[in-house]
Amino acid sequence: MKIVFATNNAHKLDEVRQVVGDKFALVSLRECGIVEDIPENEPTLEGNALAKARYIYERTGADCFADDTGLEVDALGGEPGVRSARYATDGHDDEANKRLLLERLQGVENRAAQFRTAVALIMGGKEYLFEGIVRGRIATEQHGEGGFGYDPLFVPEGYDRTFAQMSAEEKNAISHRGRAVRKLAEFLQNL
Ligand code: ITT
Repeated sequence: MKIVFATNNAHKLDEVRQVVGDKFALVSLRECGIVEDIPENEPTLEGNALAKARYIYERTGADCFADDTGLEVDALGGEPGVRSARYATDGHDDEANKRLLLERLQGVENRAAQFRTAVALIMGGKEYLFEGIVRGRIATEQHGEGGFGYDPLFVPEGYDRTFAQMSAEEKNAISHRGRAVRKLAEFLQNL
């Protein structure tokens, strides 16, 4: 089975390829000839994931899915959430985003947070949603070189290392995206 993964983020593509293995063939946007940024203007992760999947479905007619992910920090009322990519600037500046997060949490004792991923699938023209959550806490400084985005600041519950200090396999086994994509893979296998 071939399915398009509607993302421009190469790290996400690698992670998801690892989770689904050879259960189905993931086609990247580049392989579909789509190079532009897909608009993400919805107020929720689910809305953005659906918007990305619909954008691809309308242009290719292919079965496809997209993910939208947010870091939701308890002490910040769930921020940056759906605005995680554009937290510090309108661009997609990971370093500025992490700096701003540390600034906002300076002196804050409650550092509990979660990553949440919404995956939207369009299959045979029908829409489906899957969710994955991992709870954890925000470290006081960055640790590790792996992963991407906010990974050097996120310590998952039950661990004393950040996602950026873990191998891709270790992150995938417990992560928001790993969980959501395993639900997707199970659904596709049971079709
Ligand atoms: P696409 O929309 O093309 O899929 P994106 O990088 O824009 O890629 P998101 O909108 O889902 O992806 O990401 C929102 C923000 O959250 C962005 O700053 C990412 O770096 C960050 N992020 C997403 N998944 C993450 C993960 O697994 N670990 C750390 N940060 C992550």
